[in-house]
Amino acid sequence: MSLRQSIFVVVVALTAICARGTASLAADRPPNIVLIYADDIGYGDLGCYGATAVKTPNLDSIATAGVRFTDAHCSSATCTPSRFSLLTGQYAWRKPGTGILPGDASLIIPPGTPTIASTLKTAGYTTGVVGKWHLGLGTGDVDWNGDIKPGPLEIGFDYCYLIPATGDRVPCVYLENHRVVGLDPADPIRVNYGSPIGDDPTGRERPDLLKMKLTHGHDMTILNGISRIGYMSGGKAARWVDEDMADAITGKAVQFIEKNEKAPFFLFFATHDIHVPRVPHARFAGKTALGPRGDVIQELDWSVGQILATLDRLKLADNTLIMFSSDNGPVLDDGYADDAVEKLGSHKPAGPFRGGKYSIYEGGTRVPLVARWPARIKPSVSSTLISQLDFLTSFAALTGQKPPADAALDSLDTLPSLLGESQQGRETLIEHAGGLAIRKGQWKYVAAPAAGKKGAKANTAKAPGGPALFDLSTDIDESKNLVAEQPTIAAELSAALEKIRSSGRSR
Ligand code: NG6
Ligand code: CA
Repeated sequence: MSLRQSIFVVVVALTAICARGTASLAADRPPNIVLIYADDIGYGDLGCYGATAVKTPNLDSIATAGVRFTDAHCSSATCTPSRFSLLTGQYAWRKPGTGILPGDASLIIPPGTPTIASTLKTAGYTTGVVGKWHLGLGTGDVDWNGDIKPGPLEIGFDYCYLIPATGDRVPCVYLENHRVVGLDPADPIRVNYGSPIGDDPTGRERPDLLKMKLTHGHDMTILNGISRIGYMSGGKAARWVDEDMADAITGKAVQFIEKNEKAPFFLFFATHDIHVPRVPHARFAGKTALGPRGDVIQELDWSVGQILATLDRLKLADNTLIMFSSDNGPVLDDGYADDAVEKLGSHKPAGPFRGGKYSIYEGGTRVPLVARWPARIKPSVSSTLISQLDFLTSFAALTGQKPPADAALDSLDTLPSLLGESQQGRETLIEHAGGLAIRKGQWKYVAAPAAGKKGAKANTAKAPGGPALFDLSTDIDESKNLVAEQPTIAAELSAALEKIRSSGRSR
């Protein structure tokens, strides 16, 4: 062997040893977990799910390097119940009071309830939530000028930076831990969901002042030229600027990662995009042919890119499990005249599925889900039936734990499926949008909405009128009701749904 050859051999051997060293180091330290939870993003809204009218290179890069799921679900077709289910591992429809909350609602997850955050905290993670909350705060009659609790910090998070409810609901201020950010005590905040408060004009009385007109609802206090749900006065210095919201919360998410780079962390980054009001920063305004709804999808992708770049810069990408999903299906007109309907063109927000936000059809809860963890996950596409309900127990399994027997009652350990290592997934899954439906194999059974129940009538436009059975293997559009043709299967599924409902738990 020549000297040059011997040097080559030594260098190769040393490189191999070093590489093994890093790999085992990574194995010793559990992965960081970053869960990016977008608002109202539909199955067909991302490039990696077929969209061409918007560009989502950062999200697509997660899909390419990780697992992309084609049958993943949030628990409900609206925000609050999906978030409740995600964090607690329980179907929200089991618990009254978990529907879309006003901005002054009390916290609906009682302190002491095991959550994804408390589970990972027990495993030694530092836990943070940045972005949309919409799970209530306090115990009633919140004073926005004092310490606001209980909230995320009382149910397992070490840090929070929040949009308290939604972008279209007052109060339009950020909360950091227990306090409103930038509040001038001489200008206290008051919030009321019943009757007008303060001197700020309302959208109902002064539509001429609006920079974005409303189509329904959203006619109360005007803040930043946009009228909202609910009345608010004061807190002028603390009010957010919608155009800067993605920058503000993405910046806080990046800071959280930077601050916690040395030990395992869990970041729940709940974006405001692409919920209404859709008000992109000037960098994104007009960048797509779809109008503001398309522009904020690209803003969302930028936010994701900032997180990816931070993980790369800090050399954390390899041992970070990064996941992206949505809290419900897509909606076009959700109360503001922002051209979402007019400029849709051939873009299909729900992909091949029927329905969207508020709907019991697949478009309501079948959402994008991609997961990347370079040290562990091999790139693939998975058609496994997956529910966000299962993240809690799966993350527990990942960190060598099991949730207590009396908690996370509907959360199953589907970790091997989430990592793309198994096609097992769930056997059944319940979809929720006012009414309930059950999925099993190729079948979907939609129970009739309970007669006379609030919401039942409104729901019929978004659901079949009576019980329905669809064969998703041949009818992805859910247009052929087979209840009469397949009574035995319909009865079996109806019974299975009833059993999950009446037993109060699925595990
Ligand atoms: C609805 C709002 C809608 C949106 C939704 C909650 C009206 C007319 N509609 O009541 O704009 O805010 O609540 O969306 O006010 S979610 O994604 O948070 O569930
Ligand atoms: Ca939502």
